[in-house]
Amino acid sequence: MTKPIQTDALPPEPRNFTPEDLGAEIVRRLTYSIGKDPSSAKPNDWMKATAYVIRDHIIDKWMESTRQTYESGEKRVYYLSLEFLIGRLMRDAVSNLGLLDEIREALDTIGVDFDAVASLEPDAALGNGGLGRLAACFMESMATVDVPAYGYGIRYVHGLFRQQMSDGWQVELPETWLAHGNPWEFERQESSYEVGFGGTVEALGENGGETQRCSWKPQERVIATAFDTPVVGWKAKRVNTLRLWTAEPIDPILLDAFNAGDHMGALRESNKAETLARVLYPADGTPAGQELRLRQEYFFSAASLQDILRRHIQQYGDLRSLPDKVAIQLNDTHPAIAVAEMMRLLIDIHAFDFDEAWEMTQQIFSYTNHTLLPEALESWPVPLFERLLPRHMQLVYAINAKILRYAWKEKSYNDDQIRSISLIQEDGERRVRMGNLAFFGSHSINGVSALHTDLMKRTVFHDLHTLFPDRINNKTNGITPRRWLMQCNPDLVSLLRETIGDGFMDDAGKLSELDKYADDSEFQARFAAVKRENKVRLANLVSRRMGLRVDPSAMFDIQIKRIHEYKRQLLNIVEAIAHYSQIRTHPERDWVPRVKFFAGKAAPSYHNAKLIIKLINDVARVINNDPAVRGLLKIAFVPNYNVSLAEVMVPAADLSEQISTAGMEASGTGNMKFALNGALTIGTLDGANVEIKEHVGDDNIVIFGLTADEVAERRANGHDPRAIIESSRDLAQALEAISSGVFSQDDPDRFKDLVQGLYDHDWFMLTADFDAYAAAQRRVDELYMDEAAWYPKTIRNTAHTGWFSSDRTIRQYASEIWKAGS
Ligand code: B1N
Repeated sequence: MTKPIQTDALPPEPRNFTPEDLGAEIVRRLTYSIGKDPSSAKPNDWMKATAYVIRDHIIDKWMESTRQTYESGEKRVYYLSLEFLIGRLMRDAVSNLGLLDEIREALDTIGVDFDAVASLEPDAALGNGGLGRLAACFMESMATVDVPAYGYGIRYVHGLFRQQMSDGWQVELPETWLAHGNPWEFERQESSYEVGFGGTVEALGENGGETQRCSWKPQERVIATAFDTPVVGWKAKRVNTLRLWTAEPIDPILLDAFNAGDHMGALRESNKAETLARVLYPADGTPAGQELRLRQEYFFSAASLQDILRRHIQQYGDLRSLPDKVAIQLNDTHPAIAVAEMMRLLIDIHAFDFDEAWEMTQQIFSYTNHTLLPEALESWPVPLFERLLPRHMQLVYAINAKILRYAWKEKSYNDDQIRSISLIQEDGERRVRMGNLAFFGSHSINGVSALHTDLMKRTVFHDLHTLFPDRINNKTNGITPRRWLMQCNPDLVSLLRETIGDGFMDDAGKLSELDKYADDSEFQARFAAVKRENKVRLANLVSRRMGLRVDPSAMFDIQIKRIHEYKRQLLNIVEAIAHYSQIRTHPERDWVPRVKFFAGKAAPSYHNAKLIIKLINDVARVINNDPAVRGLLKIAFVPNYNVSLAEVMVPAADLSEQISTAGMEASGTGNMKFALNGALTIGTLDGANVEIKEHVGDDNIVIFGLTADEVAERRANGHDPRAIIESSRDLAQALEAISSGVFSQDDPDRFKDLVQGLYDHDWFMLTADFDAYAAAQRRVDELYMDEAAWYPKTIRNTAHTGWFSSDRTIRQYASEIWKAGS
């Protein structure tokens, strides 16, 4: 079945390219692909022409990687994710191709500035936050460590909304990243598949029953068409594919209806299909429990599995070897329906019997859990599931019966245990639990930090873990050091190369060689100078975008992430208010000047998160205009946080705020980015902070607050926030100021309920951690004042966070879960 491959027809090895060659190529592309004359070309035309030239240089490598995987018969890894938060690709691609200097000079020769061109690329925000960005880092690392991999997702027309500030409130505007075309993608009309919804199921087997072969006749059908984007690994060793699906109607227009005068009706089917790939759900860690979301999940899972099976059959002839050649990673439960779809394809289409199909499915799939927040665990009402996916509903029951029988008969599970592991949640409205489906259908279930994995075993997945004790494992998250050090912090990279050589660029672990320079005052001064330059860059951005002047010699204290109560931006701003009042009361003291930066989006329906944004902006207005604290404290809420903004903010931080309620942040990855770029962390013992502390050493991180066990203990045995507030003068005063309208004179009651929540339940333990947090901030001040104490610590953060490279994470996935790659 293998296709003949003519190796003698291969294109020549890429040559070394001179800036002149590249400049000529860019002009040629501008002329013949964009149809513009250099003299009349707009900056955007240059951006596209440059992107096309870079793309041309990727393609040979891309084809070579694809061909080599085919020839070697290696296992392929498929990363199924509803989100890929990739950001801009130009700098990433050129830098991984090793052509950064050449392209820069090439553009220079034609009088165009590379940085200006690169900044015109839209920021692709096909994701909400950490989970989507992790998928993007993993794609880059899989190419870097030479794992043959495909990412599968949806090509949303509208990515995450653009955040605008209106009088301090978040306003959501549609994002249109495709408005000027996308130079990185290739449409693959030939890779199109039908995906069905609804309809009826007919048993084909002799004795009927849901485990037998059935025929599903969907009532509604749409077409999924692939768009491919190449993903270049470091030094272009391998180029993998990100394949995103777009949805099209089978009949673009119902001509009969149109001709009968029903013009809207003629387009109804078409609109319905296209709705599937129209917009990313803007919920992060909150459920997006809408029918359209389940449709999106099934749409992209079904298209991806058809594509995977087609590729396998084309290469190997039949599906028996599927588990040896295919590993599918489920990025959270969003693609968990793929487990049932795989069963359907194997049984109904390819005639495997149920038990065989189940065996294969479990060998192929593995599942990553990213959150234990109960409200974020996906489940679907049984009636909705049944109506949309009738055959899958049967299979869910059949899988459930198999496992529950095993648990009951072989493992003597009692009723409570059976209830907790069942695929069907029975209290209240009956719902299908996607986490349990993903768990059953996978041979590996991993958490994303050591603490999170431990909590998975002890809490949400406890009874599943006892039933299958070998399945849960940890894979601590990572970040790609190409984007999050080499591209975003070029001056630091120059300094590092001069100091410890280039080894760290291939192996981030080698950053540890920096440790011996941590106490070297000359090196400290140079490290400090780089930080200062990065701070100037951020100060300029804030001045341009917000008209706010900040002093780069102040401490830059930064909290950037989605706005969520568990992440406790509220703790940060309440402490800022208390600090403000201290400065006003004691003007005689030597206060350490600080700028507190915030950035992040709130889910549009998340009332308290939006209120917290407004509070930060209200507080900022008061503090920034108070001459009593001028030069000592400023607050900046930078609008429209996205990957590109993070690339400017991360390298500019002195202090990284990682202050979630312990036990609630599965891992965090911003924490890693900041530490790698030489910021000190102030944080709780939550998520990967715990492991960052182990790597950088207790002296080089500032930890405060309750542990996860202490939080659980308080929640179980009573937490009395009112008593805590009454015993903390600073906290009580700050909360009183907020609720009495000091920061919201136009609407004094605006924040009453927010503060009342702290008195009534304080689920996120803000009051319990407040004093410890404030004390930790003053410790940070002392350290910052003493440069001889500060810089060794920040240098050691860079030196000892190479382990958090996503290359390390991916190597662990490849060897321990996927059994793929070299
Ligand atoms: O995934 C990141 C972690 O570093 C973060 O700690 C974690 O909060 C984040 C539903 C989510 N967990 N769950 C989500 C996203 C979208 C959605 O619709 C849940 N995101 C995380 C990477 O492991």
